[in-house]
Amino acid sequence: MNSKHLILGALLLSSMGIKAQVNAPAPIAPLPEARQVSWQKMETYAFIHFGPNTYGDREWGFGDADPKSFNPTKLDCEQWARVLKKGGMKGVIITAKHHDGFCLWPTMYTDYSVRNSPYKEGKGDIVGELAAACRKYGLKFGVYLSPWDRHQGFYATPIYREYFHAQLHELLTKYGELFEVWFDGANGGDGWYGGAKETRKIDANTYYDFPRAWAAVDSLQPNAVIFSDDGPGCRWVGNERGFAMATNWSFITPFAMPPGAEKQFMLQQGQPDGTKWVPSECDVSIRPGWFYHERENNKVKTPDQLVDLYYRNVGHNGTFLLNVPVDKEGLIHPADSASLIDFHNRIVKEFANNLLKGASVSVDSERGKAFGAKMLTDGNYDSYWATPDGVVSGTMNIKFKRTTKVNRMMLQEYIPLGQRVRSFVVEYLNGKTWQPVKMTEETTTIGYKRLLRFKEITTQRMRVRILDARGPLCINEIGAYYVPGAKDSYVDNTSEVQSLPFTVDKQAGEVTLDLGKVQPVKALYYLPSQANANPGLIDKYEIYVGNTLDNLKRVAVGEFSNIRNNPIMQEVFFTPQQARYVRLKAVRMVREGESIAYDKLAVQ
Ligand code: FUL
Repeated sequence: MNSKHLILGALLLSSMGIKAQVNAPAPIAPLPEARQVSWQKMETYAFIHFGPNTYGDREWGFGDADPKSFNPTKLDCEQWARVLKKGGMKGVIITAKHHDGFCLWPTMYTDYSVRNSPYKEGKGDIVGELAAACRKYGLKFGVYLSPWDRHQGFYATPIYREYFHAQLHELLTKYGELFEVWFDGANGGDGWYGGAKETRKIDANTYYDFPRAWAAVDSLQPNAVIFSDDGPGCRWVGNERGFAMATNWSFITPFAMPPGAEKQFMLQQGQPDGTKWVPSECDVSIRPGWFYHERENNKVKTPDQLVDLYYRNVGHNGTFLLNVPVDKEGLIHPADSASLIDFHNRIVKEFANNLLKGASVSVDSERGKAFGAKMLTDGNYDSYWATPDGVVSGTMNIKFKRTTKVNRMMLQEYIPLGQRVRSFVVEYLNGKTWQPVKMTEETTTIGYKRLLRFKEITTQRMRVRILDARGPLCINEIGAYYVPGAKDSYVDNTSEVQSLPFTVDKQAGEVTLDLGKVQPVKALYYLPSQANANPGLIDKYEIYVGNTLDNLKRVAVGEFSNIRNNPIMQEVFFTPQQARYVRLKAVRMVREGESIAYDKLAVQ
């Protein structure tokens, strides 16, 4: 039957007074491309940060590390793949080149690579070895290529632009199919730059010629989604803590947001009137830093924390990009693998038993049989419940066979036709009255997936009322679950540091700690203000210590790498000293003109 017949049939039925509406609802823009839908369905995938920083105990290498320092002795990409697979990861993205410019593959375009490292006597290709391990273990593979390069002397000239595109071409053509290509937005300025050791500023919007890079990805890797702060394939979620807001639209208007904190806030929730489909990817490290640091072995996020994040990233219409760094030996550390695998087993368990199997689910209006209530629990993503044209609200009624305990729900929209739902409520029958289920967060958008946690209710009947949407409803799946003894609170254990007692004298550009008496000191800790937009961030610092205020000696100087995006506890260790005073001086603030702010300082 062709569409002409369908229309004739519908006309015939309507002339007989019978309403037939068998067509799918019209899509509502912005719409995802097929590759974005496949990517979103992956839900959880891993990041691997590995390179000279792993050996130099840094987060942002300056670009001057000796390639000889990169010396993994037990490196085994298959171990990484096995651990990640067991941890429920569907793919992995590797830092082929981080800001320090060192390449984990033997690129033709620089000798600053594995080719000049002791690894396999210069014969190794970590990008290639991981790509092969991924194929073997059924993981998808992606690459991170830092546009900013602190090593190359020609960085910030037109030559570097060609270098960047040539390297991208290598990565797009040598390693099989890629599911994602990651362009980091960080462009800090300072670097080694072939020995010049200076600050170089470029206009990140024009310098790299990103449209050319996107065109290369589109033609050479048509299934790959492109990450950058603004997309085009997926967007940064505006924080490096791994969560999206409860209200989260998969649209933004790229490159049109006001910069800074306002942009970061918008990225966390999308723009309801955005013009392009650019869903959020929630990146976070399983440890405080992105690279492996031995001192963080006891700061690996717990399974509880990872489960909590999962509810706030996958469950908030995002994807979960979880970084699991590789250690100095070249392996995923047992503390990380234990936590990751435990997390995955917990998630599998929490969603193993959909209480709606065997329950009755009915709806108040449907578009025809093919779009009926049955589609809500058939486990098929491509079938969905839809309301007739013009109907932008609707109710899903659930009747369990017997009184049932529930404390989790899952809702999914059929995103190939657009993201629609603006608000909904979940209610349950308590005795004879319908009551709202008390949620800890707003029940607004759904998108690809919305997970809800609430205090357990015991009931035989529940309902989800969709109150408003951008068009007819297209809900493809609904689930209800019970997790016994569920813990819902998130405890951030990464900023717990025991300090010597002190009093503080705070000026705009420096803080001085008085320990009351001379005693041994060896480290200063600084937790930036966690208030909205993180005011008062220090970029470059100096640390002074001494017995009297007029005779302080400089014991450390450096930068708080990546503090703007990841304002976690910063730790500076220096040669142990006898001192009464410790001074943290801001040589440069992240935002010029601000004075230092912090939530915690500690001395050891
Ligand atoms: C940031 C970088 O500066 C960090 O080092 C890390 O790679 C993170 C994923 O992105 O922008």
